[in-house]
Amino acid sequence: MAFTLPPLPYPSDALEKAIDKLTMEIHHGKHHKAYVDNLNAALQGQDALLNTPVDQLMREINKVPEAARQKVINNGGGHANHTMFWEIMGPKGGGEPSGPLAEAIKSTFTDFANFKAKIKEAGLGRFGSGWAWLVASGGKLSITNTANQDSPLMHGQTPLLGVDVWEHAYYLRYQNRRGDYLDAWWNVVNWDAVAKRFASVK
Ligand code: MN3
Repeated sequence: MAFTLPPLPYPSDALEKAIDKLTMEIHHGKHHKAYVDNLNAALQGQDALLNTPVDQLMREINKVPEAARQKVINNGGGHANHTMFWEIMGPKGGGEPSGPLAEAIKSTFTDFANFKAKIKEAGLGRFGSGWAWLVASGGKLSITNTANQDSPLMHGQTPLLGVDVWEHAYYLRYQNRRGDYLDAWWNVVNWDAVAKRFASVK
């Protein structure tokens, strides 16, 4: 079994509140597909690794032979990161989280507005390409960012929410205005999906 590109869980024009249809089509159909294809190529003939769920592959990155490891970090990370990204957005997104996730965000970051400001800071603070994250580790929440397609899973952290700040994620509509993209992005965050991820790490 090779890794496969998961279909978008909604039509490509469903996130227009923040992300235009053409960006979604290229991002999913070209960029994410290339990560999947390149991951399969990097692990060609290594059936045990090809059959490992991608999140586990990233968590156990040191089990990947050194010759293939950087390719798996780039492309396995790309596959894991984008699979999560599509899942935590949706056409009915926006608003604020509720329940235990909302309580955890409030107790860690004071309030929701401060949490959003910290994610924006993490996204703007990533020079070049990468991601801003809300992660869980050891029962605690924190905000971080990573370069390129590095996955928090490689550092023992579980990503609950992540926003892609590669230019390919926003350039067509926002050009160099990464901050405007990060502000609009909250309108498509699917908090039910984020809450589900949070519940699974408890
Ligand atoms: Mn991307």
